[in-house]
Amino acid sequence: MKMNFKLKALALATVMAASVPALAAIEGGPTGNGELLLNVRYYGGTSATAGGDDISGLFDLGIRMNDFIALNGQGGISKNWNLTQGAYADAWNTVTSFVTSHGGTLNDIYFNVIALDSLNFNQPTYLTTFAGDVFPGLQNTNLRQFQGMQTYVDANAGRGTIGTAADGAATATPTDPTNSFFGAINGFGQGDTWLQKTTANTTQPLGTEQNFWILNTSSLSNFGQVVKTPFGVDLNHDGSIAGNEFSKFTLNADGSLNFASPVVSAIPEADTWAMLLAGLGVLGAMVRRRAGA
Ligand SMILES: [Ca+2]
Ligand SMILES: [Ca+2]
Ligand SMILES: [Ca+2]
Repeated sequence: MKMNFKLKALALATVMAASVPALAAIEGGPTGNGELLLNVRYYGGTSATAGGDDISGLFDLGIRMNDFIALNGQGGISKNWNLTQGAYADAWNTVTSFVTSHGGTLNDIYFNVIALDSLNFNQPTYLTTFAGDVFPGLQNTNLRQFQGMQTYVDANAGRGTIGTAADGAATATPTDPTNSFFGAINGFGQGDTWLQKTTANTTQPLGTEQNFWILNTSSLSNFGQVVKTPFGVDLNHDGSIAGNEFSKFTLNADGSLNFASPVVSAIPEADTWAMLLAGLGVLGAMVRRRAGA
């Protein structure tokens, strides 16, 4: 009898735990702390929306924006996702088999990684890949319009495994429900350029090492320039991120998505050596002075 009660209590606890997932199925802008989202797309022929040869996939990466931002500046960070496994596998297999059966190769698949925060309309934050070392000019008013991408997140929320897994994936073609296809959101815009609100091509072919950026409004002015902060490690301590100091997102043809930040060398930098040697020089002078006295 006592044992039976324990078993029932255990069963109830299990049910309760299962009904409260660590994260909702997919977190977007209105939470103020959206999850990182991987988008892949293949536009066949001359049109991204016509010809029956276009497809996209949305993968919920399961890390919230603020948790990822907290990693910025740390050396040796490495994050890996395997799109061929678990709740991602169906979507990855659907996209890759679609591409190869519609005249493309896996190298024709493009990818980006984004995250949305539009809780405060006037002061949003967005994360995005962009392969260049200098993010193109972008006004505050255009960054605010990035929130249009939320319709795409919403349209996919119940599709594929996104509706059932904590971190799932879904695919869409132009004939699927409105706004679910990456190449035609809100009736016109491509997700590649955040609905044409930036001139940055945030999607690049598989294998490309893409830099990752934090975009914030600089003020309440519409025409002020957005603050663009790259992910990276300031190895030479000059106050900016350049060259091999950028952290990189790369999606590979084998279905592996990797994020890596630069590894900080254990060998002191040149300026540290200079300080050490200067210190030794001062010590030496003090010793000589004492010896002479
Ligand atoms: Ca097409
Ligand atoms: Ca999730
Ligand atoms: Ca630097």
